[in-house]
Amino acid sequence: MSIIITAFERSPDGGAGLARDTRVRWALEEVGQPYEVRLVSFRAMKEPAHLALHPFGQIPTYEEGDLALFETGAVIFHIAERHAGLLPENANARARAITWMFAALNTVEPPILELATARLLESDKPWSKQRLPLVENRVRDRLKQLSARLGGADWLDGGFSAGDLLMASVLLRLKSSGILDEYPNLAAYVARSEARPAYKRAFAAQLAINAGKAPAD
Ligand code: GTB
Repeated sequence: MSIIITAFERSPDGGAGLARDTRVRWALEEVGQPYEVRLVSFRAMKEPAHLALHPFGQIPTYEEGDLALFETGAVIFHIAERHAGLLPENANARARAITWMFAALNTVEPPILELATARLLESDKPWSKQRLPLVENRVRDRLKQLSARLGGADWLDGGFSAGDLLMASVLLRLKSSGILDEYPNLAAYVARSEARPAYKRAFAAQLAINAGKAPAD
């Protein structure tokens, strides 16, 4: 059954790999599943054909036969459930890996998204200078806790899992901010993730689409 995902026709990040299709590409590369990509414009994302796949008019979506999914967490869970390589066999270890998937999306990503919003969309507001350090410190609070838990381990709980895939994807968004470098074990964790051949293939595939295109408005 062929797999089709959607991605930005022109990613606003110009190919930095930060849009969420990279996570799905990475998961598919980790489990060795080929996939096709349908590129969508910002306008097309809000039209009925795409809204039928994604009620919020976003990318990525995932189609496999008569199954259509949205939300990267759900998509990656689906991929990990059906193919070996992203979740451990042992039931308790599997439950813990799934816990890390939720932790990445529900606990670590929200303050990081808040920081991106503060930096990108609020910098012209008169209160921005006062608010930004507060938002940065909320990110630091989470990173400090995550760093303490990771310690000197390579991955969050034993071998690499979908939990690490999502956590590293979330942390990648901080790379350009300098904040990640305040936590050397987390910076090394992200570098270790980026060094995985599956990540490199996923990154290269999205770059091939976006390289040379002017970033979307
Ligand atoms: N919770 C959903 C999921 O996990 O799938 C969130 C999906 C989402 O935010 N999609 C974004 C989107 O379609 C693209 S990834 N936005 C268009 C819209 O809402 O109209 C978010 C993203 C966008 C751009 C950058 N960037 O330029 O750096 C990074 C991340």
